[in-house]
Amino acid sequence: GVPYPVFTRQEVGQHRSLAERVWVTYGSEVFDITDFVELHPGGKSKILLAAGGALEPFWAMYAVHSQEHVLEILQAYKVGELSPEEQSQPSQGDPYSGDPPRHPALKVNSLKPFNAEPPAELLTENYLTPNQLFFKRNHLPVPAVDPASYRLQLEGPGGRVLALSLPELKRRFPKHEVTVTLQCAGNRRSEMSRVRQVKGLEWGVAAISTARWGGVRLRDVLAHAGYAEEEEAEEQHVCFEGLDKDLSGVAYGASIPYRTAMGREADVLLAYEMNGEELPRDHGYPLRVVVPGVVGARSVKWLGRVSVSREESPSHWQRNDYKGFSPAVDWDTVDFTTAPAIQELPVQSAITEPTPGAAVPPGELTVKGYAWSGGGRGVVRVDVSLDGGRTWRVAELMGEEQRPGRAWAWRLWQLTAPVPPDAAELNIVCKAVDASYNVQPDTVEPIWNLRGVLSNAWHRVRVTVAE
Ligand code: HEM
Ligand code: MTE
Ligand code: MO
Repeated sequence: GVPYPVFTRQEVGQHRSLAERVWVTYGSEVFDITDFVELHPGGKSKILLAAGGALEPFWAMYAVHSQEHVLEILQAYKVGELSPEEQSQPSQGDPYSGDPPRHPALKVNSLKPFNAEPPAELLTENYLTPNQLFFKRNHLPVPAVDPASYRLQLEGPGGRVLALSLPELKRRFPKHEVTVTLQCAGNRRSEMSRVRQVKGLEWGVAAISTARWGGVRLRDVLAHAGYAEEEEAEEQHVCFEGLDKDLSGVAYGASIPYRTAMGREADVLLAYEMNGEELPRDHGYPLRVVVPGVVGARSVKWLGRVSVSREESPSHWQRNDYKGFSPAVDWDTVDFTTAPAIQELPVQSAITEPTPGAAVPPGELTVKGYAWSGGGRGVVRVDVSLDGGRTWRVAELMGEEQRPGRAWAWRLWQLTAPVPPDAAELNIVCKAVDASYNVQPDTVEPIWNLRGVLSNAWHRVRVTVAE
């Protein structure tokens, strides 16, 4: 037959929308699937996530595609072949050239350092977020750690330093698994920026994810180093240092209160597993801290050193970032010494489906989302409104119900409700209530802060109703 035309990946990448036509690759073949988008059993928004790139990473996530009839459908849309000389050369002298490959569905907020969140509608497809879709928040290049020579530096009382290898950690301490949601302090920051510009990455609603973490308890490791269960009269802090360093050699660092680190019920882990797999490089391979119920910034990845101190970590990220301020404070007046470092986070929820601006059919509508609170306070209820908060319905909570006071993971929720007849537009709102009956503030303005952290107002999504 006539040979197919040959394309580069870049040419395929120019076809990412219905207007420019939608192309994808599978193996070395190129397909124009524009006419299949509306027919896709998994929905239009999901198939469009692969537009302009390879199908494999998406299909690896949804095994429903590994069937003969799916490949037959695809073959009908073939338009070409990929050119053979397609391998991209890693660039020289770029501190980020050693970063790991990432899933193409991630919405990248910053490439170097790598910061990305999954599309909202994929986030709540799974109670445990697949590792590849778990939001990624790096301040620096991902360090390359050799597991054979890796040693955790553990400073004991009096300054003696123990060096623990990975096999020693795994052999010496019992394995412990906990399901924990991590949320970045900047989750939903973009909503704050819409009120008044703030400084920081413009996160949507998905700088939050959940995994089952496996590792050793920090308290067991600290006890082994000689620290006592009871805290001394004066408050102390457990400080963590990462192996990721800036150009001047300064490492990422953070600290948590000693009572949290040592707490019997606090479940703080040094994790080497994530969802049953070896910890991925982006998430701190080979060892990271996981502090349940606490802002993500304290869960230090690529853990290099642990110490105990009367002072909080001297790190920039402990002292001069990740703090909340009054809306009255601006960059001329801010004094970081006046506010405590964020530890436990407030109650949070967001709508993940439908997405803003979507057109929903009349009849019935299913709204989906997540809800979570800090400090182990479980979510007891999620209220959803389709009319901007005039009337409310109670959503159905899904997922594991964890023990009171140790509810470290989110609940996913959904609500199926009739679309009000004659409504041309819906203003969907959600708000969660936690076990202490804490509620979310209804608007962003009163909680606006210059750094755009702790953005947890009622989440609002406007959609249109269309046949
Ligand atoms: C389901 C085809 C791309 C997500 C399906 C099914 C077919 C199909 C035939 C139904 C399978 C069955 O039940 O037997 C395709 C083709 C694609 C494509 C030809 C590309 C040209 C994608 C992408 C994603 C995706 C990129 C995700 C990002 C899904 C999901 C379902 C599904 C979640 C399950 C829907 C449900 O059962 O509720 N797809 N798909 N698909 N697809 Fe795709
Ligand atoms: N640890 C190190 N060593 N370096 C970092 O940049 N980022 C922190 C924290 N731990 C960071 C780190 C921040 S701000 C967050 S929100 C979480 O890691 C994100 O964890 P994740 O990338 O596994 O989602
Ligand atoms: Mo973060």
